[in-house]
Amino acid sequence: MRRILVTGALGQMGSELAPALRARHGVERVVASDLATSASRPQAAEGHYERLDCTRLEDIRSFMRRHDVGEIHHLVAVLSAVAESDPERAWRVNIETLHNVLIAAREFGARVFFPSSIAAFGPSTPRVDTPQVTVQRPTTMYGVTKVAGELLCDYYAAHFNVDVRGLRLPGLVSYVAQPGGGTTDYAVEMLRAAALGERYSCFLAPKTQLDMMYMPDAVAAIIQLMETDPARLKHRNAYNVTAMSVTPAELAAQIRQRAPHFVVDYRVDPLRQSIADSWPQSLDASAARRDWGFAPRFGLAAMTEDMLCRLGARVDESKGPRRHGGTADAERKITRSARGATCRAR
Ligand code: AKB
Repeated sequence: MRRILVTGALGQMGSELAPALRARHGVERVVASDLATSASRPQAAEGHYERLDCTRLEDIRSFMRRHDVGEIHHLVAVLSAVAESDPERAWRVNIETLHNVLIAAREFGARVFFPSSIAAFGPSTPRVDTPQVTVQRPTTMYGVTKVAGELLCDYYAAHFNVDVRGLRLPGLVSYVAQPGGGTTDYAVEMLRAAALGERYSCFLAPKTQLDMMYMPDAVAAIIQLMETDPARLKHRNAYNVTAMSVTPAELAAQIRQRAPHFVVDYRVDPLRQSIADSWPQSLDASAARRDWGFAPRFGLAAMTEDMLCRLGARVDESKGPRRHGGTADAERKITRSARGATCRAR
């Protein structure tokens, strides 16, 4: 059996996808890689890990030869807000590494998974129930790299028969590793603040509506897509997927149902707000449901519950403000407990 390579494996998505692939296919079949040396990151030791710089095609070739790689999950990416601060680097990291991976996949007969994003759409796209096939004119460098990536993947599939498949992912919410430099990161930041009993200053306005998905659903969708009979895939790069469409105010309200004194204020960051305002408010994921059975399990309430639980938070009713009074006591209502002790089973 040929091995599965996960690039960018120490990031938010890779930190959960690599272990899930190991659980499904066996520890020996998965090789995780990232820029860090194995000694510098503890997660790297959890299975087979090796440093790989995907800007270097020769290094990818040598890696694939040595490990007999037959499938690549290419997760290397600079996210939306960071991409705006250095667009040239975003192009190099997001597109040149993808092109190198596709070239190597073609040479070695490997399959590829490519994560596209809601960022592949722009202000001229219909914002509500954004169709699977529609206008794609993004105004961010991250979005430009995602549309270019989708097209490059389709080109390699059509011309060189590379079996490459992709998802247009919404904001991903996870407790294992934090996202870095995205526009949807507020959701993870808000939940982490709540779990620690801290207030949160949100960088998006309260009514900014965006699609989100809990990481276990994203990981399940990637695995399911890669296991689908190719004859059923009408779109390949890339399928719209989403589990919920929410605003910061709605997420804060969900959190308050479990921690009534959680406090959020809004200090809008103009850059990230303008990025969010250029993205869809809700995606139509019916093509993914129809073609390969996409069915996320977590909605907003279940995700909020599980996140707070997994982050080690629980509402300690005995420390309620009615008895103690004051904001400090109220914020102490959320206290740490054993990690994930009573969380919903996966
Ligand atoms: C970001 O916010 O940049 C990403 C994304 C939606 O692709 N999470």
